[in-house]
Amino acid sequence: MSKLLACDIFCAVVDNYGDIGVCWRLAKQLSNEHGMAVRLWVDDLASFRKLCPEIDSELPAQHSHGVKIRHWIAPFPEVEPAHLVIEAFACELPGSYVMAMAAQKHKPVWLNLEYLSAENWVEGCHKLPSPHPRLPLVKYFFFPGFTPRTGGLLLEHALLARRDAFQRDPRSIAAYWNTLGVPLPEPNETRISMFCYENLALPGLLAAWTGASAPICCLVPEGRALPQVASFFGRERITPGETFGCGNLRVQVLPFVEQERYDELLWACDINFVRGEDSCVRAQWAGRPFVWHIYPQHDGVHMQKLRAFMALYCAGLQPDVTQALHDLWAAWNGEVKSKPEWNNLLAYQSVLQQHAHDWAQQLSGNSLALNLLDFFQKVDRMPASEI
Ligand code: TRH
Repeated sequence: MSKLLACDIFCAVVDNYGDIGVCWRLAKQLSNEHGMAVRLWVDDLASFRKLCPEIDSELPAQHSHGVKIRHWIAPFPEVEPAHLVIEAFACELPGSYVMAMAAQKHKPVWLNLEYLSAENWVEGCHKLPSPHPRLPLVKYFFFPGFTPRTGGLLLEHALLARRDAFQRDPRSIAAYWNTLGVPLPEPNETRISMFCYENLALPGLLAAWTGASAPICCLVPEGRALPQVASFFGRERITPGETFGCGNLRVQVLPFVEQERYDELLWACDINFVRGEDSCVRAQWAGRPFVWHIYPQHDGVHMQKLRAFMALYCAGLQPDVTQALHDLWAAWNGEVKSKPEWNNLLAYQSVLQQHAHDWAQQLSGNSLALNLLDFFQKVDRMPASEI
């Protein structure tokens, strides 16, 4: 694809890092793998900087990883719209930009990239058009997902091959631990990464691990879980680099690492606790057992999303493993109050490991970036009368 094909991605950061996490990943992939001229408009550069430390949060315009980054502020500057316009998570484009799109002779292809969900209705809504009420423009809904009739998932070229090479190479793994200041695993140790929101089940899980039959090393990136971890160890606050031990559990606090390096953390750990959207997808690509803390929504709809994902993910697993996984995930997401058997996660580790590997392989045929470009080309070639 020629460099002349331009793409504008608009990202409004609601909270946390998932919105910018997804947009940044997509922007890099469209630029680096598909030769597009990508401009990423972001309203919160400080959050962006956590994922990509070379971002200067004071600059209105800058380049990083082949992407032009613009601070999205009001009033919106006068710019020529791109050929492909991606509105992430219904963030609502600036009015002047929409007017400029409508004024183009050849109208841009306008997509709303939706949040990820495994629910059934997604297949029916993927690629649906939504004509603008007043202007000669059509916005299309583009849904990521886990089944072939959805837009698929973001997956960089050869990511699984790079993962396999890393996981097979003890020197790469050792070098990674070294750069983070984390000791190499002890014999028989299970190494776990822990990225979650505030979670009532966390103290019980840590307590269960103190009594595990073999060493557990739990690595907690700085963020929302730290106050609970601190209080578990009787501290007011804890900071990256600190380590704590109790029984067979050792906890180390990690700094928030650059987005590419977070993948390596997931690849190097035996089990990953992840949250939101993007880290959950990355944990699936890691091909390792994982536990998902879904982004909680006030109306409770997140539990439907969780159940829909579990139904897909557990298809093919033995009933006892499915039950154990259901119990753990339900407890981790606050659905059941009874104390779950946390050590089941360790007991079923090898079967979950094989399953996680197969699952990643199964999903890898459905690339979001390729689907998106394919759809772009179809819509772009449509005569105006058919749009
Ligand atoms: O930060 P999140 O909780 O984001 C959430 C969800 O996306 C949710 O769907 C959305 O509605 C809400 O924000 C507003 O979780 P998520 O999606 O996993 O994003 C975290 C990003 O941070 C992801 O791109 C991985 C990245 N990351 C790093 O780059 N380095 C790190 O050390 C860690 C722990 C994460």
